[in-house]
Amino acid sequence: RADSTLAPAPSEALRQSPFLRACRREAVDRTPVWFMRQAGRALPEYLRVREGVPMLEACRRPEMVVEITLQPVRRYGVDAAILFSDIMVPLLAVGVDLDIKPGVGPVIADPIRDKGGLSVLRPLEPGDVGYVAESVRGLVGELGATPLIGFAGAPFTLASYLVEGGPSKSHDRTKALMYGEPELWAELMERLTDITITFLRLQIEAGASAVQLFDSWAGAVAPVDYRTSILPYSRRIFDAVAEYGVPRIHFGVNTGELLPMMGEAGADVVGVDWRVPLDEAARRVGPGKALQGNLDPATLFTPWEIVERRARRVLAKGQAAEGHIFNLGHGVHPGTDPDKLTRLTEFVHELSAR
Ligand code: 1CP
Repeated sequence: RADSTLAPAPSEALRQSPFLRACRREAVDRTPVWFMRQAGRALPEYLRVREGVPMLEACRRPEMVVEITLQPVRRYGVDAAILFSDIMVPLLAVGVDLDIKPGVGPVIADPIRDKGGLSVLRPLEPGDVGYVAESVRGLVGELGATPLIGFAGAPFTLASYLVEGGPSKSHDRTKALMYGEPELWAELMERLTDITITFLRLQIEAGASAVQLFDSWAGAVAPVDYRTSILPYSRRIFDAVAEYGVPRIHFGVNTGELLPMMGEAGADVVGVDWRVPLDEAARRVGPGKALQGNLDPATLFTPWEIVERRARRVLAKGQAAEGHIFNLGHGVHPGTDPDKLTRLTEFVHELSAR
């Protein structure tokens, strides 16, 4: 049983940081900003540190994780750090044979297609990912009043990689398993739910100030299937970490039709991609939730005047939400000019100052 006394008590300055206040839907003196995938290929200092070190190896070296996680905080002046890791890390830790291939993403040696394939998904023990706890503790010490966001992949998104064997556009095999073999689907999702709960608790107990559940690809299914085959598992995860009192963020891409249920699953903050304006998202999600988003990451490839105009629009629409955390609608794209992200962070801070 998780015990909230196991999580370190945050300092008052951290508790009152704009990011955590916005998550709690409290008034802020400026809108907090962070960017999904803020660490990584957009930064030359990242490429230097990572040189010759494979992605999953980097995730297992706490010193490297601490450095890479801090880089965007230093450079962009964002209001939160997100742990440098990957959603596949807990699966690797229980023994799934997988790799993250540069330019491709996660690749699974033996995709799960039948009951026999499930046995690899044993429960995660905190000791399997001691390097994650060590990284989080190191970061909390360095970050002071800047919150650290821990994260995990949600069961559907993890299942998609495990069943397809790698990145997929259509998620055909995953959906076929969900629709055609509901019992096998349920068992797969239960196992992934258990792993995810252990992984999030571990990050919170090591000092993460908030957690984000990435269900990046859940937008691939219809609301009726989301409700029966995905939502119960995500809800079990949010319930299992509720007692710590840290904000819980829920994000996916192409989730316009799913936004009410993504809130219903138990998140405090719902992440919105660029397809649904935030005022409309606020109507769909309903009261009692903060929103996070939602500038199209492609905007950063346009001249500054256009970035500014569109960021202004996001901020204006975000006023309809009870709390707003400025972010992109999905991760920073490779090739993005880091200076634009610095300027965008400053612009949002200045424009929202009250
Ligand atoms: O070698 C490399 O540098 C690989 C590139 C890379 C990086 C930098 C991958 C492979 N993952 C990461 C880090 C990462 N992954 C973070 C770091 C923290 C930060 O945001 O700065 C986070 C939060 C993730 C989470 C993640 N991994 C998600 C959810 C978020 C999202 O973008 O939707 C997903 C879907 C993954 C899988 C994954 N890992 C890597 C890639 C390229 C992908 C996506 C592949 C696909 O399109 O399916």
